[in-house]
Amino acid sequence: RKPSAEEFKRQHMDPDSPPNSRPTYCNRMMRRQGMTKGSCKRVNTFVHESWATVKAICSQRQMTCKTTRRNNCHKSSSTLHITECRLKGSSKYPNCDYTTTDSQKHIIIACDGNPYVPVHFDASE
Ligand code: UM3
Repeated sequence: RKPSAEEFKRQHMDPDSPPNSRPTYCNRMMRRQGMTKGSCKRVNTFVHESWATVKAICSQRQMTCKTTRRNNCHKSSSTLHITECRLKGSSKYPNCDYTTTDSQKHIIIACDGNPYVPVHFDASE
């Protein structure tokens, strides 16, 4: 299945919650957004910015994606408010247990299609 903007929104967009999230944020959000079905997704980043802000990154600096090696990645010119969810080593499916870390970083996303929109989260730095 082709990655889509709808998938990106489900997995990575949380514009309405404030960046200072609770320690339980990732456990709640990873389950609510369907990333703990079948297995626990290991790493996932949520972005606390508007869709307009994130979509605009598709016209910012182009670069090679770290994960796919394709050339359709773009790095945000500004830092964004994000929350990184990382599966704890002690976590056992189906009890997906995550650490929640807030930060402000540049993000690198892949864009695709016409209109050219975010479809994959590559990295933050
Ligand atoms: N991933 C994040 N944040 C990171 C690194 C990786 O969310 O800092 C996710 C995005 C990918 C998956 O899923 O890990 C494999 O790289 P996606 O393509 O559905 O966005």
